[in-house]
Amino acid sequence: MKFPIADQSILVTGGAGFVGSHLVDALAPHNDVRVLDNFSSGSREHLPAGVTVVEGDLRDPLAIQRGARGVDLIYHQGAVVSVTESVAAPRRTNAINLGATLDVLEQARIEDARVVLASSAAVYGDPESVPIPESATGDPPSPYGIQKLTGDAYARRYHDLYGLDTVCLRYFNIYGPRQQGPYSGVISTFLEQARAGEPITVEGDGEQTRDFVHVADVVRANLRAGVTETTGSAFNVGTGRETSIRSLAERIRRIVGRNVPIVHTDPRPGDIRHSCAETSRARTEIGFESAVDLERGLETLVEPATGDVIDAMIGEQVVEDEG
Ligand code: UD2
Repeated sequence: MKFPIADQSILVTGGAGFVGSHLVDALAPHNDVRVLDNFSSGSREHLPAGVTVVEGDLRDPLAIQRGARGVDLIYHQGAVVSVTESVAAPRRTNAINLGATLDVLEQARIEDARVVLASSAAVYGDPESVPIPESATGDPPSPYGIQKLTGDAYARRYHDLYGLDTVCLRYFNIYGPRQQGPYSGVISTFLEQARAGEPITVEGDGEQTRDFVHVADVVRANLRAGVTETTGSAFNVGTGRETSIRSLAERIRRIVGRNVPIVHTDPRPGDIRHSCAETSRARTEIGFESAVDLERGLETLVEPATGDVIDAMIGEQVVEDEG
């Protein structure tokens, strides 16, 4: 099998975090990989041997400079992912989520490196309709959404203004092994509750929907973005399928096999009602299509998957992508 990205020098910011560390696992056997992380939420245990670690804060341009020196490709994954935290601390999160993105883009100009940016469905705000095409314009209700939207726009403009190879990947609701911590997403919260024999807490009526995409698919989207000739654009990374939060709760209860109650609490203030990706642009322009359905994806969490299982899931698909 020929791996799509080989013999490159690559920086992954946030490389010890949830998505970043799975990406590093995939890239490291074939490339010279450097990780810039301050380990505030990421973990050293997730990093494979042979990876160079640059410990530093994204708000420090010198750390970015050190990390990016001589690289061909930058995967900019580092961010504060909590919407709530961005509401509590707009300036601090802006410095991390937007300021650092600009610094990464500037450094990439110096190095003439490609930048693949972790953007977000948050750029669409509360969409008028689903599925959401990349052309939809949003008015994000949170600082987090504004930060991601602006970083996404900068990355596309750096392509047009300075000829930099940039690709924005707008992640929908990602789940998978290693998603942990206080802001870890509804799937890991429900799993923890069910496993502990506690009630599953559905916020609101549970009829709100999300597009859940497995981290193995997100890694594959990043591999495509690392090599595509279609730069200067943004692509949705989702499955195109909507799941209601109530049905998710029921499914998780069934899979875990514990008859815990499902309780409804107050809806989350400012919650988005429906979110689902229109996936055709990613399919036709960068050849990315999700391959892990929710049933199989949840199995990787219930039967705690080893890194090898995730590698295999990515590997199988890489072979198929290559045709
Ligand atoms: C996701 C991203 C966020 C941002 C946002 C953009 C995650 C973890 N977060 O936020 O970073 O990109 O999309 O729109 O992917 N819920 C419950 N019970 C719980 C926890 C959550 O019912 O115990 C509901 C919650 O009210 C919401 C849904 O589950 O309707 C998803 O919540 P989430 O925090 O997993 O993700 P979301 O979509 O708010």
